[in-house]
Amino acid sequence: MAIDAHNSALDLSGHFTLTANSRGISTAITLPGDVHGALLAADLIPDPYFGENEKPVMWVNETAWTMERSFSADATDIDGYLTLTLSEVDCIATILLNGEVIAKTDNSFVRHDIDVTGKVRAGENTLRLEFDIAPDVAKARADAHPFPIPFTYNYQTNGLKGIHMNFIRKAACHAGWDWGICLMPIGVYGTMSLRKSRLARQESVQVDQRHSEGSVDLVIKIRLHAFAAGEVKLEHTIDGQLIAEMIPVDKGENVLTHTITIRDPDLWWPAGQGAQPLYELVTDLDGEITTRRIGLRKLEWIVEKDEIDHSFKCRINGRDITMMGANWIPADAIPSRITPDVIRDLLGSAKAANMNMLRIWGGGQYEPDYFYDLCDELGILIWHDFMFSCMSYPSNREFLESVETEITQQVRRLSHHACLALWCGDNEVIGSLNWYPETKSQKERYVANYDRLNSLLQRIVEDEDPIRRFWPSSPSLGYMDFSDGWHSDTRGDFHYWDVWHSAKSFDAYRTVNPRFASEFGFQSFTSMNVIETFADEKDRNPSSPVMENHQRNNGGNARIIETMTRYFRFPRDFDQMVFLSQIQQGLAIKTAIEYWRSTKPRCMGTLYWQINDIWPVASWSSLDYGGQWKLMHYMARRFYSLVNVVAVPDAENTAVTLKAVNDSSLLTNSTIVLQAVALSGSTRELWSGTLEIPQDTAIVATEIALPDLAEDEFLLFSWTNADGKPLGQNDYFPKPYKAYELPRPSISATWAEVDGVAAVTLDTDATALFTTISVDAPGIFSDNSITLIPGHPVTLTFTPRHGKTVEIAALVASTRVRNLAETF
Ligand code: BMA
Repeated sequence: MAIDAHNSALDLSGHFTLTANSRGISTAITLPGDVHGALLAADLIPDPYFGENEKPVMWVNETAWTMERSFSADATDIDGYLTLTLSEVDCIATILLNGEVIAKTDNSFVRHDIDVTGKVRAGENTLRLEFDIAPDVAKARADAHPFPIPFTYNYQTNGLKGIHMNFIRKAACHAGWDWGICLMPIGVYGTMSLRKSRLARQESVQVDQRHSEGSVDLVIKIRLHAFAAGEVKLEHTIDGQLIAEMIPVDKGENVLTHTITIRDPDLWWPAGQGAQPLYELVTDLDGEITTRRIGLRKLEWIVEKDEIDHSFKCRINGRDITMMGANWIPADAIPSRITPDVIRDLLGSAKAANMNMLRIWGGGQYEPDYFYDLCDELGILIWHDFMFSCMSYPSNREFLESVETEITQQVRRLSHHACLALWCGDNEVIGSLNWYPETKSQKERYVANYDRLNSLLQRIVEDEDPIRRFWPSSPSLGYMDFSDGWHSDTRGDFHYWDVWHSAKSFDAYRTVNPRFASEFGFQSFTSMNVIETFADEKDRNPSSPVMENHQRNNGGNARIIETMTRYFRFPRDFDQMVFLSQIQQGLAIKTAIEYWRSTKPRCMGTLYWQINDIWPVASWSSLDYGGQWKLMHYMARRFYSLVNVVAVPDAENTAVTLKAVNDSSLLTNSTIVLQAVALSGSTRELWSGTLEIPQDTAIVATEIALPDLAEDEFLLFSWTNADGKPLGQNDYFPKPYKAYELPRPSISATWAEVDGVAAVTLDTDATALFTTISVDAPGIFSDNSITLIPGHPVTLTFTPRHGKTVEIAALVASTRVRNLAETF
């Protein structure tokens, strides 16, 4: 094996032997990877995602595992200072090199750089990782702690025992969540390499931006670890400028700062607002080369007193831009399945639905570098929680020291990214002080305990990434405010769960007026073709044990079904119930987001819960596990379009205000036509007007009294640009759908190839609601879930996912067109 000349690294990933003596198992594992993936490949466990297999594979995380490999090094590989780098060991392990203990790992969010100078032999070597049983370690720590630290109820579903995740540092949702399977994976992810340095190695390269008129100063801070005193050669290159220096260093940590000025910067914008130019910074330390791609943008959070209370908005390059997006959870419960291709597909779907922000939620994980690189490329801003969620955490010295290393490293790793918009202390930890008997009865103790951790996080952000905003928690009313602000909508960010968790009507979304809605969601079943991957035909029933296992929120299936009876006629079979659940989900979230966007500039952000799934499950996600679009994702593309027209009914539902929202940077001239459409298909115009919709505003277009509509009529409104080009269409039904006598439409789908792109035209003989086309091949239609009116055919294009090509014949053969009327 030869050291990679470019980066002086000997790659140690590859085949290891995986052993569990207590179970008599010895098999192979490929690292980076995880134990479940290896056992699955060796046929030693059944697919954990199928049926109720979660329980029969629980023994895997109750077992002590060992991973070992040998590797050979030649004399030239080891004639320098050597560092063994393991970027993510999950979780508590002893690392041995040639039989000698060289490190212990305890926090899967910490990168380990282990000095192994003089410990690697020319010839054969062995690297061995001995893992402890994490749930047992967590329990022992909890038992030894002087007072109880309650852990979240979110993963105590389906009879599984609770795990004290607050005493160990790994993704909290590895123990399950109210959408997640409990696997408690064990593994090694990311980089595994032996690095050779002449004198010093790179620890981090951070880039701060200072914007002024016509130029940006980039402050480049490199941290390096020198094994001895001496001199290193350091070069930074960016935008045709070179800094090259011989620099004296002391033994230990050295911090070197340089400033480069970029004139006439080509600015980076979030998706939808402009381009995402990236400047490449190459850093060469004695031959160890790293590259960073830097997007130049000024990003501020404006949290200041205003006539309502306090604003909460993101200002980019001087413009207040509405954030539109969703919450992100880890992409798979089996970590080895998280690959650049999977992430690219999911983030591509976020952008395709007109999102410009995702919130990386605090019960999951810090994502790999390529995740943030893709967000920089795509223009998706990241609200980044630190990894604390829904429970209290200890604040003893050992725990805080580990967290300090974790947060310091993560901030230094990620701070150069243009996409990184905000560091947030945690998810719902302040709120959770009101959830548990222990925390409720001794509030002062747990608030003080919380503040020790939270103020540490704030201090690290201020020291390590001074230009970025730290926000204490999500949701939060503001700094040093530990009150339960969940129902206060005049400042801070807002989580609104009354519609899902308290079964309020969808209209309840219009009773609150958040400044920034960072969480709200409504569940649906995962699509039928995904259900087929985990449920046999006999189990395809909402209250079968298998379907209940694939629903982790207590009472979730009942909530989905009960809501149907409020808004729809009851579906005639399971397949229709699954389809209807996705219509209903989309409608709930559309109601919230259209209304909150219409209150601009009061509300400057909506991030729904949640964009993706970690395994196949009934959940609040708009993408199925595997990345397929649920109906809501198509609706999201419409309700997040930059220019949108929405109907806002009054509280009594006697009148509707049409509001035009323009979140683009350009004044839009638009002609809006409002019609009353009868289900028979006849239409009559109620109003039309040509409006100037100034950039960054929401304005009233018109108002209409609802009694003017006949029994079977609804409102349909469409808008075009100044040249008559259609920009969008939307509708409003004043009564629940179940109250209408829906015709039974017959819908035709005619495929054609237009300029090499597969296109399909949908036509109907009667009004068809939520008209949805699907095909077997993975792909995305240009629109879906459409209100289709007779005489107004609609042509959609189809784009295969993962860059594949699909024959038209295959599309034709698997075409299925559905609509609301067929569900009952
Ligand atoms: C939120 C999240 C998660 C949870 C979701 C659904 O508040 O922060 O903890 O999965 O609710 O209940």
